[in-house]
Amino acid sequence: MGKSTLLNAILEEKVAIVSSKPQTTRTLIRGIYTSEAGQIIFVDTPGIHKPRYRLGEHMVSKARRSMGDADVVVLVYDAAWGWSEEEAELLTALKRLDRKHLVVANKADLVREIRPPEGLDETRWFLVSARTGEGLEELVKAIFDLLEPGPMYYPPEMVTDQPEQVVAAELVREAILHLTHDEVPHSVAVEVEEFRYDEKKDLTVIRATIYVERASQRKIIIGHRGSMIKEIGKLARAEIEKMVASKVFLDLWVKVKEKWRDREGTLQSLGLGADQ
Ligand SMILES: Nc1nc2c(ncn2[C@@H]2O[C@H](COP(=O)(O)OP(=O)(O)OP(=O)(O)O)[C@@H](O)[C@H]2O)c(=O)[nH]1
Ligand SMILES: [Mg+2]
Repeated sequence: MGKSTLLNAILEEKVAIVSSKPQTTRTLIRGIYTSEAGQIIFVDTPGIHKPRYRLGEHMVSKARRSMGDADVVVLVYDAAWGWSEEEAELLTALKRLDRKHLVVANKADLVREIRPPEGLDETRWFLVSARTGEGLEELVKAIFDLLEPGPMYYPPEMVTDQPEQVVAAELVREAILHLTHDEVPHSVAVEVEEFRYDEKKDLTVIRATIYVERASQRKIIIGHRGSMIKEIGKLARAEIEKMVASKVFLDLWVKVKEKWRDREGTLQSLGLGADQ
């Protein structure tokens, strides 16, 4: 659908990881946009889906709850895929909640001709491409038009409230999402255990643990003679270096934590609990 890609494109910074696999975003991610017009605090949410694990249940309930909390809800759908039953249902819920809302068809770069969904007020409908940037300026303007004046909550240079450790863990997970398949990417959680800047060496030292659910998945993540974990480290390190503006030493470990996606305590300790 491209919610996270859209947020990154609007902010012109990477605050949320992106992948072609479903259920990439697991928590609510705040992105802060500041311009002369004012400040918008965006909240990128997990996608609404049919959950199979407790993790998924939390993801969906967070997404639904944030619909009720936001001043304006932007409902994003895939222009190439088209308007579906689920989106129609969400739109009905938004109307019932009497929420200010806009509907965005993303991936304009993939479609030739597209009409707004049946029964939708056209002034609320935007065709954009997070990939090319088409339509984003108009969308941001429309959001500003719907917002009431209020205090500026964050300093203008801030783009997210996530600590660097959290973003680093997410960038490791993103590398795994890109490099692995089937159930593996969904069975992975990453926790950064050490994150420090060594001034003498001008080096950021990061130690992170990759959790998987089964020994077979651990084997896949490590790869033949460590080839996969090396690739993961290389990809993640390049992304983390962009964020910290120093060289990065990234030390990755892989541990099995059976059924962590269904365990409340583990979800909580990984920052994926119901209220996190
Ligand atoms: N062609 C094209 N692809 C896009 C565009 N926006 C996003 N994508 C791709 O769509 C896929 C999903 O993007 P995400 O931003 O991760 O989607 P999401 O809605 O955040 O997904 P979840 O977090 O899993 O709910 C990625 O492969 C993106 O590169 C776009 O405007 N055009
Ligand atoms: Mg996302």
